[in-house]
Amino acid sequence: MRFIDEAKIKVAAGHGGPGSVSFLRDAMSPRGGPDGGDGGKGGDVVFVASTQLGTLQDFRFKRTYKAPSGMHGSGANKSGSSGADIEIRVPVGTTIRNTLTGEVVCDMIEDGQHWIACKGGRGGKGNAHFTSSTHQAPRFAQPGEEGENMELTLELKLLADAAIIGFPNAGKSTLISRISAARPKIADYEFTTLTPNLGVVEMPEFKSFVIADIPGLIEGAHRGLGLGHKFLRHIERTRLFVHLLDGSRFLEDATGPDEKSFDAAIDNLIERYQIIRKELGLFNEKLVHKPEIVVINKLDLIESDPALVERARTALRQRITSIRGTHPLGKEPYVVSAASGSGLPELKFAIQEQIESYRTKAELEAMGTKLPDDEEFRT
Ligand SMILES: Nc1nc2c(ncn2[C@@H]2O[C@H](COP(=O)(O)OP(=O)(O)OP(=O)(O)O)[C@@H](O)[C@H]2O)c(=O)[nH]1
Ligand SMILES: [Mg+2]
Repeated sequence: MRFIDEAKIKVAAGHGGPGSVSFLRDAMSPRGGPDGGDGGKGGDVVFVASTQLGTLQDFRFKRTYKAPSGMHGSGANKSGSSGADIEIRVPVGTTIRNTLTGEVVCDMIEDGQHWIACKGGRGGKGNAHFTSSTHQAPRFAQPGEEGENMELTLELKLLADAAIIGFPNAGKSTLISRISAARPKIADYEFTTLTPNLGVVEMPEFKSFVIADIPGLIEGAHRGLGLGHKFLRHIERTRLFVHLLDGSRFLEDATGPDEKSFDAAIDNLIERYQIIRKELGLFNEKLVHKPEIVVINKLDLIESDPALVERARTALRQRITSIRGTHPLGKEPYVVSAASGSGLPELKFAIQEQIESYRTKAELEAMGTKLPDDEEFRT
């Protein structure tokens, strides 16, 4: 599942420094010749591809890039120093277009790849260059040349790092709208979401990850029931599932008159959890082994009884661990309210931590993920 991240920026190389007009004057040669040095070259604008970056988020904050100019030349044939090149780091996979023509000017496909987008202006020649037999004391020098400039559009096809899965109405779209800039439709009926929504979740230290909200899954999804099956194929490539369970009925169920109500309420949640996992497995066995974080949503409807929430978390933690056969991740299951935002900062960090531990391509391949196909979704 991919989504197109886009940024429009302006870049300009440095101006060349002007050449100098100067004449040698000292005790030995009172009428010495011209010795004005050349101006320095302006800095280039260089793009560098890096696997360390995942999105074009940084370009939201800084849109104009200008390399420094070259310094002017000076007497004694001294050249001005060149303006330093500036390097603009972009994620591997970024396509760079000329904004005005739409033409692709570079595809940044390899880690460390360099592309000089704009060359700095040449420094002007100093007057020392312009002597001739008839003109021995030129009183002029060249100005520096202007650096190139361009308006560029950066495009990156993003792969979703994590997918939010769960039954319709669990609050998947509400969750993505809370943690990213995505604004999907949210409504109190099933199958509100018809196509995936993707959002970039910004984290401290300029880090970020991409999360997808996919249409709700239901029993029989693997053979085409509901909508989610169409998208199961896409979530195969995400690194992590955020499995969202609807906790809205839990309080009512767990505090019923029967003393077994609590256990029955836990069973009910686990049953729903298992239905989704079964669907994933029937579609592709590997999906069941993909890392996941289980999250109970709609905490605001149960938090009036914190002791019950804690008891439920402990019980669910055990059940989930034994079903999955892996250790719980951090404080799993996370109990959150996508509506009020409570518990979300902690959940975001847990998701980021998991994604980062699966970042390398080799690991992705080991998980049996396929190469990206061509289907794209724009936010
Ligand atoms: N009380 C409460 N309601 C919530 C919370 N999160 C979501 N909801 C409500 O649950 C309903 C469904 O939310 P959505 O975000 O549309 O659910 P979804 O999982 O995206 O649903 P589909 O797109 O149909 O699969 C809406 O009425 C939301 O307002 C929550 O934390 N607390
Ligand atoms: Mg939805």
